[in-house]
Amino acid sequence: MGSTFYVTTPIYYVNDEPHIGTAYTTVAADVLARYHRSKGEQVFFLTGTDEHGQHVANAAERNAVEPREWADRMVVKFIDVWKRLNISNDHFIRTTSEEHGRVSQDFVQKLYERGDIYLGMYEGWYCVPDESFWLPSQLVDGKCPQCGRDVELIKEENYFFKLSKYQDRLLEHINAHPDFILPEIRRNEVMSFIQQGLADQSISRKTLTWGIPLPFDPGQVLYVWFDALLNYISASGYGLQPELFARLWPANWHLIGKEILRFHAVIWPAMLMAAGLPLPEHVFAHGWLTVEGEKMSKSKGNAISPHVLLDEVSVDAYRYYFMREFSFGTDGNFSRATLRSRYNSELANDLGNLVSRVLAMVDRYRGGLVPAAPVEPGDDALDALDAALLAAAADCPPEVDQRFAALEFNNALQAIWNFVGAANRYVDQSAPWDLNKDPALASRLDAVLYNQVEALRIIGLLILPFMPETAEKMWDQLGQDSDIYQQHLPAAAAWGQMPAGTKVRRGAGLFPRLELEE
Ligand code: ME8
Repeated sequence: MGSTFYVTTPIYYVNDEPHIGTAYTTVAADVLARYHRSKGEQVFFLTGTDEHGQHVANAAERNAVEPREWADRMVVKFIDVWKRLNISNDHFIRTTSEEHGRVSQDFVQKLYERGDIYLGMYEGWYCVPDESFWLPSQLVDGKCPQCGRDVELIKEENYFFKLSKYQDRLLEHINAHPDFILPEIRRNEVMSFIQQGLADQSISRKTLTWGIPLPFDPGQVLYVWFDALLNYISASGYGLQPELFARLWPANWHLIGKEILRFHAVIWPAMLMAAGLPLPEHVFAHGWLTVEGEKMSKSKGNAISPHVLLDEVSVDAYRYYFMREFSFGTDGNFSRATLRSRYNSELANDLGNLVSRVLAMVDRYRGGLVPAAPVEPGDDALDALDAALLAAAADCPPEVDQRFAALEFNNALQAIWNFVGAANRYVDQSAPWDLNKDPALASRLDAVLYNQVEALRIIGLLILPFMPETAEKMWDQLGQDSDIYQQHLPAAAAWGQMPAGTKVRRGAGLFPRLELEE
């Protein structure tokens, strides 16, 4: 493995605008990248755009511009929305970049010289929106088996990649690495697909000009998927920056939607094997989101732009909702009702109120200064209430870590919210307002306030990958002058690091309640 944690999203086609589906994968990859940074790891997080192919050429033609101009216009929409979603990608690859073109040509030349590419005749069907080749036997009612749309008949001389040659090695690799393809159900699908026998793959198009010319036959361009998959290595230095490449490759995680699994779990690994490169550690195919029960599509016009939701809720609420509501491996349905109800109950009530209540009490009872805790964790004198809170604080970070290792973003948040719940119960049960009435209980009140503030400090660190702005605000409100990004898990989340005497800085409420419509 390279020494850097390397995570990717698919590169998105520029024929369409970003929507909550493309944003879903990108936010998940961002959360994962940020979590690994918060553990102090070197991270390389890659996203970008897929700008070649017939589908993009057609979109440009419909809009009466050159494909390149079309791509230049559309890519801005991706860059802008990722910025608004606080996506922390380390690089943004465009497949029309000079480097990507060069790397793709070198790669395909290498496979050609090794005898893995040959000239043949392709006769079959092509689905333009999916950019995929289909045999007559694969069509369903004469339509694309993947998306159900019309297919075009193609008969042309094409170059083929000897995919069939890699069939046994692919199966061996999948068997030897049970977590190469995740979730398990997707792995089983890929296994049975390969076991049915792999046909060689057409990797060029003769009737299309919008693409990367084949170095050994400039009359043809590289099939868009072949070029697209190479983004993962062209963006990480393959061929051009060997030291960088050695540090980054192989990628740890390719995050994708389930509809492009075969490209990533069959063709891509075979391409890498043919070039003698190691395979990525994991390919995770997540589920598909529907909108109010319906498939998102251009024709239905029901695709939702993230901007629309970001005008309604904060970026952190957006990120929280998509990571909390859906289990990453399975399909899910977006609805405004669940967005709003999670916002009010989990963000405004559970977290927002906790922060404002605790800081208000520190202000009111101790002039805004965090008191010293009279007992240490592990002391026999520890009250049962305190012991329960400290146990919840100790259990949470390792559980979050396990959930992240399995990409269970929703369960990682559930674990954090179990701790938020414990902190809320602690506030209720320790009842500082009663303690404050009796001067003899002053040192107990000190301990209780300290514990509440310390719980908030740990919660702030744990939510950072999901809700960076909120975590930064909490850090500031807790009077921390250090950089939250320099606090590394798990050490920073160990109990008892809030210095006594810290002056808290109460700020505006983190999640103002949304008025629910009838
Ligand atoms: O396939 N629910 O690009 P693309 C969840 N360029 N995720 C969704 C989604 C939905 N309804 N709709 C889209 C391509 N996605 C190729 C990829 S990679 C080398 C080349 C997400 O613009 C999901 O990640 O069609 C899906 O795989 C991706 O967007 C498809 O984006």
